[in-house]
Amino acid sequence: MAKIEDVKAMVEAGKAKLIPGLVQEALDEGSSAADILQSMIDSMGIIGDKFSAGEVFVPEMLMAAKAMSKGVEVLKPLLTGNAASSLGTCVIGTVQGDLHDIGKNLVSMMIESAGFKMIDLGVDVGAEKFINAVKENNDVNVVALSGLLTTTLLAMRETVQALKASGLTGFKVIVGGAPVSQEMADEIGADGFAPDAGSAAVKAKELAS
Ligand code: B1M
Repeated sequence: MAKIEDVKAMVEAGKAKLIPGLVQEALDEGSSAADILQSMIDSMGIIGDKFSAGEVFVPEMLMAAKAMSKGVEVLKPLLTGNAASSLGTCVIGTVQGDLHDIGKNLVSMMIESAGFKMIDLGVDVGAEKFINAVKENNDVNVVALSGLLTTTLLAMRETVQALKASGLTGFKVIVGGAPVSQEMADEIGADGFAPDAGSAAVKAKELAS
């Protein structure tokens, strides 16, 4: 079996300790970093579907997430460039009530590699914390909100509205995450939407220019 298939299977099985070695072996075998990343994203899709079907539970999702994070650590230098931080500063976080961070971390990685300095507020971030980060860093030109749960879309809406009502200026808000759409982004007053990490970096550059 090709090593990239092993990576996919072992992420799904949550075997975090095996992943760095397997990812390296898949690279050595000639698989591209982008393909290996996609295989791990596919594993998360499978584990999510199994969760929906009641075949696995939260601990299995958590172990798969840990395994994927280990793989991303190995791929990071290959997926990102060495852009000097000259396009501005991006504040990023997963919105309040939401603990999912793999997608947010990938988005952060890609926006950073596009040339932004990143301020990562982590997960479960309330509107006030986003506002304070913009206040405390006077060169913030992009705020990026990630959300994976339909139940936390309300928090995303409230955060966008609070940022817009804060009186602070000079920044644009990008939103994304599996349940988010362009239509929803327009509806909640965000300046931009991106479906994946690569297009989030493109959108950040576009809005900052
Ligand atoms: Co959760 N979870 N989870 N989970 N989890 C999902 C999201 C779910 C779809 C699974 C399912 O039911 N099929 C479901 C949400 C259903 C819904 O609301 N629509 C779900 C649920 C229900 C839950 C809990 C409620 C389960 C429970 O407790 N009963 C609970 C909630 C906890 C909370 O947040 N308060 C929960 C918990 C967890 C874990 C903690 C165990 C773990 C997360 C660990 C971690 O992140 N460190 C977890 C996991 C791993 C998943 C799945 C399996 C994988 C998520 C992931 O990392 N995907 C997920 C199922 C799935 O995704 N199919 C699921 C890979 C990642 C690369 O993709 O994050 O989508 P993603 O990011 C993408 C794009 O969305 C986009 O770019 C990325 C790729 O390029 N993107 C942006 C993301 N942010 C962006 C921002 C942007 C632009 C693009 O601009 C700013």
